[in-house]
Amino acid sequence: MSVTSTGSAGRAGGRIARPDQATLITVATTGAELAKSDVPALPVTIDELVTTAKECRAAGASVIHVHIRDDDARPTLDLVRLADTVRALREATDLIVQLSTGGAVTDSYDSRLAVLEARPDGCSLTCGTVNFGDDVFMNPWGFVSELYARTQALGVVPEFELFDFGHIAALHRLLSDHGLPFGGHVHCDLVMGVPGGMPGNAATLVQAVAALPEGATWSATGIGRSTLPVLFAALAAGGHLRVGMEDTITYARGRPVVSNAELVERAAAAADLAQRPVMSPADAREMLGVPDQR
Ligand code: KMH
Ligand code: ZN
Repeated sequence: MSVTSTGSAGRAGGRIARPDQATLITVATTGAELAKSDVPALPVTIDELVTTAKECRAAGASVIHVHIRDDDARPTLDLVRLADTVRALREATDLIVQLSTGGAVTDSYDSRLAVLEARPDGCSLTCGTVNFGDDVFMNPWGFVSELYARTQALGVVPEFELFDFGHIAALHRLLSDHGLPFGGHVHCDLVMGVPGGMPGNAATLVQAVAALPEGATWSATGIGRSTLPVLFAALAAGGHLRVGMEDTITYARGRPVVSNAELVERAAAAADLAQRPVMSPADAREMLGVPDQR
């Protein structure tokens, strides 16, 4: 099945994008794993998320991947706070707001399904279970297919999160069983270097990209030390980029990340060097099939 978008930016997609295609940068600002007490620069309040979002938009991001925290900075999927966050980010920026349906490894399936009720532009949708350090990030087939069907019913554009090769097989099954996502275009994110998932290196990235559905666009992120190898491999292979403090808190050896924006700035500079400057949110919406709900 071909999953090529009808949008002009999407036509430049495919497993290996044209080298002159612009680069979509997603910023994953917060995640669910790090403690604010350990990483004070982590944005956890709505105000901090809005400030970070504005800085990252100015630095070249077009999508924000969002996990929220409660008043004690602990991960939460509280629906009111999720909806407030979506609203605040939409008021402050034109970024595509993508809520995490992965949450924390401790979150229930029901609470993860309910995330869609906050009516974000998009959501992450992890296509299978993966060992996650000492934990297990659970995504059994029944949950994945129900979540996918709900994205279609509610008009939320999913980004398929692929932590391992089996997740790519599950993605093919999902498309074959349920058809195309809302928006009509398949966009994937290779999440590499998670302890328990596929390794974050160029050889693995090339193999994974070759296995994606025809016409899909893709970004990649490398966790921790794999951040830079994956970033450069993704640019070389014509992919898009995800960066952010969810995935790395070390900018260089011995030098902690001070803000999400500096990770976006570095990614944008690398994209410029690759002659693939950053994509605007408007062009990203066209490529991904995300309507503007602002
Ligand atoms: N926090 C991880 C267990 C996602 O956002 O969809 C899952 C995660 C993936 O971060
Ligand atoms: Zn996430």
